[in-house]
Amino acid sequence: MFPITILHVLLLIEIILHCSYGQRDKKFFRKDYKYLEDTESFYKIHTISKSWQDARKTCKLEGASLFYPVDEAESNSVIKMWTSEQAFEQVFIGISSLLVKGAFITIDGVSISDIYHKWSKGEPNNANGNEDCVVMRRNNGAFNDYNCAAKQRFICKKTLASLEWNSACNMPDTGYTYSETFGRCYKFHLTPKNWTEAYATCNAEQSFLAIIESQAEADYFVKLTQEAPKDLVRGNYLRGAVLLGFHNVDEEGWISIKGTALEDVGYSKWGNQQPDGGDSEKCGSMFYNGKLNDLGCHHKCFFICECDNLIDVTFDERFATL
Ligand SMILES: [Ca+2]
Ligand SMILES: [Ca+2]
Ligand SMILES: [Ca+2]
Repeated sequence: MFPITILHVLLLIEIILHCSYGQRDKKFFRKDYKYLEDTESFYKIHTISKSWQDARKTCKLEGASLFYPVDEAESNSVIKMWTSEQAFEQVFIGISSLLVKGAFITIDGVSISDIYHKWSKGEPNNANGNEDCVVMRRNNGAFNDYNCAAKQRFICKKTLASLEWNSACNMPDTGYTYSETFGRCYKFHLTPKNWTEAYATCNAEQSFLAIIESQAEADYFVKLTQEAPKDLVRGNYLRGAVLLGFHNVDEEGWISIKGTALEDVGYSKWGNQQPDGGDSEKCGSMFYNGKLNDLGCHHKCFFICECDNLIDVTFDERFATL
């Protein structure tokens, strides 16, 4: 038996520190984000235009936040990256006066009078009385108040300091749990969404709306559902079903979101009398007991995302509401 020396203790501390900061050392967040050394942050330029609210939501779903420059140096760094990648002229930034007209605050609730800001000449002008969001121009980094509903491109940001890492799942989202049995990770979502929103949410997390491929996986989903604190979730949503990654949107038979016929996926046990909805129930779910159920696509329910880190599921643009 070796005596435990100070050196051993120091080594142990070093190992623990190294592990918990390992990912920060690697400076990796997601493969679709780019790290800038100057600002110690990750950025993604979104080229599909969205309303300000949807832009904010999209960044949040990706585990990031809608970018706004904290100082002129960051503004310059981001514009340099933007100019090297894209030609469009302006983006929505994370500043608005949606809460109180005329009082511009960041998405973190800080008044911009207290932080860096750079209005264009004559702005904010609240044109047509309808400008509560803010765009930034690429040519000079200047701000302009703008109509929140007029879709714009945008940039999401994640600071290195705020980065957490789920080592078991090799991803930044700590909400995912690794299952040794299936060699993959799952997240039970407790914010009820409709099928299309659930599909887009899993996709934004770089996973996919879960597909049951065996009786064992069905049993596991039943367990995940039992253990989730569902009863604490209030509000208007459909209880008793959990959304899954299969559908009959094309009315050519039930298929998984990977395009495999349901009977070939490995598990296709329908609940009693199901599917029973015909034209009005084209989206897939399971009852809390694991049996499959067809469901109207508009119903908001809990859902499970699945991540295998091996296969990139092709994103189906038809479901891209967010
Ligand atoms: Ca304006
Ligand atoms: Ca699966
Ligand atoms: Ca049904």
